[in-house]
Amino acid sequence: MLIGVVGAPNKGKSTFFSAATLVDAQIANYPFTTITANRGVTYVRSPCPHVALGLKGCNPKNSKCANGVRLVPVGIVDVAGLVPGAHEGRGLGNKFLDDLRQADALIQVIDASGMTDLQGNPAQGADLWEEVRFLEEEIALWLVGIMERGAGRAGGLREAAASLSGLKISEELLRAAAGDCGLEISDGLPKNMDGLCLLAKAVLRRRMPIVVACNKMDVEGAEKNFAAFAQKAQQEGKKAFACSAAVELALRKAAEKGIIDYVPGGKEFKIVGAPSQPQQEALERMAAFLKKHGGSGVQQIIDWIVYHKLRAIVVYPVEDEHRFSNHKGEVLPDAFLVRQGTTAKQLAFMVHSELAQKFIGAIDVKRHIRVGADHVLEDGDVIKVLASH
Ligand SMILES: Nc1nc2c(ncn2[C@@H]2O[C@H](COP(=O)(O)OP(=O)(O)OP(=O)(O)O)[C@@H](O)[C@H]2O)c(=O)[nH]1
Ligand SMILES: [Mg+2]
Repeated sequence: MLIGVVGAPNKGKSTFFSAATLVDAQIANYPFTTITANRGVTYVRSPCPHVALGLKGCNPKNSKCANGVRLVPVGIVDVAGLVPGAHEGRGLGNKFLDDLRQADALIQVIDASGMTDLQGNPAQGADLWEEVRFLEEEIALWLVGIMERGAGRAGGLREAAASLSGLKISEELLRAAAGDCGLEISDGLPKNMDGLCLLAKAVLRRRMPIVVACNKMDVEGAEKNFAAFAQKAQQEGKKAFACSAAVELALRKAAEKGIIDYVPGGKEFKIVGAPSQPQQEALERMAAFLKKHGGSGVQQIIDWIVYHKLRAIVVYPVEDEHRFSNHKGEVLPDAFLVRQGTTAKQLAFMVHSELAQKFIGAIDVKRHIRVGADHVLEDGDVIKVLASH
């Protein structure tokens, strides 16, 4: 799975990315700091089954376990800021959106303090909705460009879909998206820009949903703006998230240095090192922020996208159902993020294609039952695949 971090310049995208990954990305208070994409790995949280199974611990290989919370890896990419008119080449243009081709969902970082405009320059009372609308529009126009070039003059649907295949958009998805917005496309792409844009937005909603992160919530005035924004979002059936990427980044760095004990996404932390006086004061401010907001918001947004928007669950393939381990005796070594509805045989494919070819069944290790190929997996399942010799 891959999450893209997008938005206008200077909103805190790279700060969000760094907070989520602890990769050192360039962060600065001016537009277009990021020019080439930053890539990294972040994690979603899930209760580690070793706790419910009464085991002393586990030996994660592809993931981590922190105090009984399994941290499962998810790819994340931070791209350059996008400005209105980017599809016509303004700012850095929108060619860098190619970096998002593989993304499953996007996080749009906006500045809830309202102190930066759409170009990323200092402002007062910036319109947050305008920011949300423009981004969807620009990304939709990027898709329109790809579709139009592919479809050619005849506007063929198959050709349009072929040009979108690198974005994992099929003809079937195009048809379904057209159905979502009541467009008739049996004889090809819509002929006018309004229709094309409508179609592109519907495609985007299915293929790459955008979740808005109202960032810089630690700045004075942001809360009031967020309250108004969230109310409007609710009326439109959308969810709005508040966060402070700066707080999350500072906490993770302090944890890395051994100053505090902090599990990403936590509502609190414990001071375990010896902070200096200014550090102590900053930590107190951050503790108050976490208490007020129930966390920094960064991890909550990532978890929500993966589990709710992308409907993922975590499953744990093992080779030894008695020791919950692989053949080396490593306990619960792998945590796989899969879509809801994934079957036992599909999991076998993800582990190894040969395992799927020789698939004869699977064991639901927690429930001690044998299941068949079409058995639908549940979140937290521990599964042993049975294969013929
Ligand atoms: N107070 C506060 N400042 C923040 C927060 N997140 C980011 N910033 C500041 O906002 C400025 C821009 O941050 P970046 O992460 O570089 O923003 P960006 O969106 O990646 O910017 P571009 O790469 O230029 O598009 C920096 O001065 C950050 O320190 C936050 O949560 N709170
Ligand atoms: Mg940046």
